[in-house]
Amino acid sequence: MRISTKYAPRKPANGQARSCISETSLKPAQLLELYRYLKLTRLVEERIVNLYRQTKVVGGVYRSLGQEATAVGSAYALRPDDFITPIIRDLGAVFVKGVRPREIFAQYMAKAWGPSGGKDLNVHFGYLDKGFIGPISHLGDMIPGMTGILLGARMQKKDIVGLAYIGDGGASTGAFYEGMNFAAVQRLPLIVIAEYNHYAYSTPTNLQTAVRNLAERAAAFGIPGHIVDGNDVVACYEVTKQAIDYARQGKGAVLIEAKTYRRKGHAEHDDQRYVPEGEVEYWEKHNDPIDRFEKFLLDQGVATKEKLEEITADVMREIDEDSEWAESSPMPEPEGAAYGVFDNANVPPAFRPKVLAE
Ligand SMILES: Cc1ncc(C[n+]2csc(CCOP(=O)(O)OP(=O)(O)O)c2C)c(N)n1
Ligand SMILES: [Mg+2]
Repeated sequence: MRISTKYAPRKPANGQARSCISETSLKPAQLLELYRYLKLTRLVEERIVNLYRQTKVVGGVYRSLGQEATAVGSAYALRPDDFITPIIRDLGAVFVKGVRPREIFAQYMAKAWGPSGGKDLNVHFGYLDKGFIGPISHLGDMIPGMTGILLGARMQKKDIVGLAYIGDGGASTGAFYEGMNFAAVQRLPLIVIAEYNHYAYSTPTNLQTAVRNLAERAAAFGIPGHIVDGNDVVACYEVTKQAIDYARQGKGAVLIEAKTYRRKGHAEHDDQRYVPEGEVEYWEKHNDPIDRFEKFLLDQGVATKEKLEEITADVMREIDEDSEWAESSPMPEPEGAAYGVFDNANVPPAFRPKVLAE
């Protein structure tokens, strides 16, 4: 079993600033679209933090600061009818799948017009028609979940692939192993992006697994493993594209490990006091995925500084408009909580009839 390290992170020579890999099949317009998704992810999260500090966001806020390239680059390689199941650091993939910022703001503010109609306060929602399966909170469970979806799709003769994200912590659960094993033996088109972001809550990765690279576990399942520089959006796209082509040809599952770094705490309430001094600052200064992609776009002549500023201004306009829309949208009616828990075509609303009648 060989692990491809073609996309592994390398230190830049002579202390030069990092960029992205230059071999890419992406066209300039697609590269600019990737840039837009990266900025959108970062700036939407910043706005959610502002709303949280104003107590307008009622649940926990999980950031993907510093990891945006992993989610955006990998999801960008999918077809619209392919499936994803994101976890808390994958807002970028949700945007690539076609969800709009207004839906995210409304969801975080528990508004009636949010995707869960106020039933959840952050990431637990999905859009089956967009190929987006909402996450189950239990770490690891979405691997067998997605495996089942792909088995069902095969029975229906659909050639979709599934992209499931998992953290370094989640990849130590039993559900991860069982799901991976079943997908591997069934040769299902499952691509797993294992996000090595150095922490699971406050636990550094080297204190919760003895392997150095999560991709090494591919050997245990008999499937290919790749290591990708998770802060290089182009590399993330290319390695996922390659895995998708492989999976869609019927060759089976692939494990991709993205090396990245979680620059914020587990959630906004976490002050990261367990992080060694200077570590976050190092990644911010030397390995920010957006800085790296900007350098790439400018060096390759894909965009000018002005063009990138124009894209950012456009993203900000969308965020202002959408957060205003969400803020001024209604809160749910209390009775709404009774609906949509089970399929109401088969099961009556979940409250006692008397409560609903009043
Ligand atoms: C089975 C299970 N155990 C514990 C938790 C609580 N929990 C939620 S997120 C998290 C840390 C996840 O770390 P990791 O998988 O590395 O993902 P990251 O947050 O770094 O993206 C924990 C322990 C859970 N949701 N499910
Ligand atoms: Mg982690």
